Amino acid sequence: QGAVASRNGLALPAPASPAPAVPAGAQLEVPQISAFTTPGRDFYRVDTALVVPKVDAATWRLRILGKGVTRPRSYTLDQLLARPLIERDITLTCVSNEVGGPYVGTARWLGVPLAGLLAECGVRPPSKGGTADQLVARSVDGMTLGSPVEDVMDGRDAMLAVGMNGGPLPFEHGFPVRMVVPGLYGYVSACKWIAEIELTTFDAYDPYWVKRKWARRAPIKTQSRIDTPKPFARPAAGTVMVAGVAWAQRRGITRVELRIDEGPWQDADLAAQDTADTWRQWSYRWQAAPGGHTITVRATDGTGAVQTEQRARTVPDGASGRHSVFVTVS
Ligand SMILES: Nc1nc2c(c(=O)[nH]1)N[C@H]1C(S)=C(S)[C@@H](COP(=O)(O)O)O[C@H]1N2
Ligand SMILES: [Mo]
Repeated sequence: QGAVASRNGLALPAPASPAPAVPAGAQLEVPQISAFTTPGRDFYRVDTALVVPKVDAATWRLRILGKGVTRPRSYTLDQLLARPLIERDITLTCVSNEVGGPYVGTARWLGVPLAGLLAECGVRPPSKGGTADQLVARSVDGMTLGSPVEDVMDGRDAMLAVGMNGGPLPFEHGFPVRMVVPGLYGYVSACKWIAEIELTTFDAYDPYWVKRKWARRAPIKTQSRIDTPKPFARPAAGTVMVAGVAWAQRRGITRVELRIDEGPWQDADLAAQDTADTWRQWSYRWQAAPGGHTITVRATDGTGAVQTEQRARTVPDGASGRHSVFVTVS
């Protein structure tokens, strides 16, 4: 099949701007903690595709058109690959992730900076007089996702990704090209199998999930998750390693605290921070006494804001509240 051959034959260029090395201390040596870089096969998958689209990279095109696009264009994959590529570690999160849930992962993405491509087509962000405030990405299977034009052009590493963790995108994750925008939930940014970018306004057009009660704008909320111990674990009394991840893309994580039952909040040890766009690991050596205990976690982001205890459902703009795990110490 053409798609499989085109993927096997794809040689990705080296990035003009490589990702900074992940600091040695970013990955804790704690059994059961999430890997800092999520392998592709373990990376969560959320989409509406009943059958994964198999796109032939040789005939694939990306069209850029719409409001304020003075030079509409169509790009081939080779044209995109000829541009200077950036490589970045970015944590992706799904708006339908429940507190403590699995729909979050970090990958090393290789891609074309989106802002430069848009500027080349004549697009200006609203703050620079642009008339379009919404970028609608359309996939080969008809999905639509809308991002704020201001966000994708504000200097963050918004990209058209062609690579994930050192290889071409897996078909499940959007081969040959997908969008990745740090700081926005996937449904308002991370279009897989992208085919078209249309510039429009939030007033004029509601993309797929917005028509189904989800918010038009959805920046990622600060969250933290206990990876170990697992719910209803029965650790032995004494030192128990509690560990997990916390994320607040664009803002970073500056503090993680734990509470045992209704006790005082205690600082967890933070692993090294990679970037503000990636999650951060943490651990806590708990001197566990026998009996049933609830462990609760909360994170503080780079602006100093503490993760809210206010519980919210995933609809319309992402779950909030604090993750807790009940264990029985024997
Ligand atoms: N074409 C297409 N792109 C899509 C989706 C989809 O259903 N179809 N789902 C979005 C959602 S809701 C999320 S959270 C991310 C998930 O990306 P992943 O499956 O690579 O983790 O893809 C986004 N891109
Ligand atoms: Mo999502």
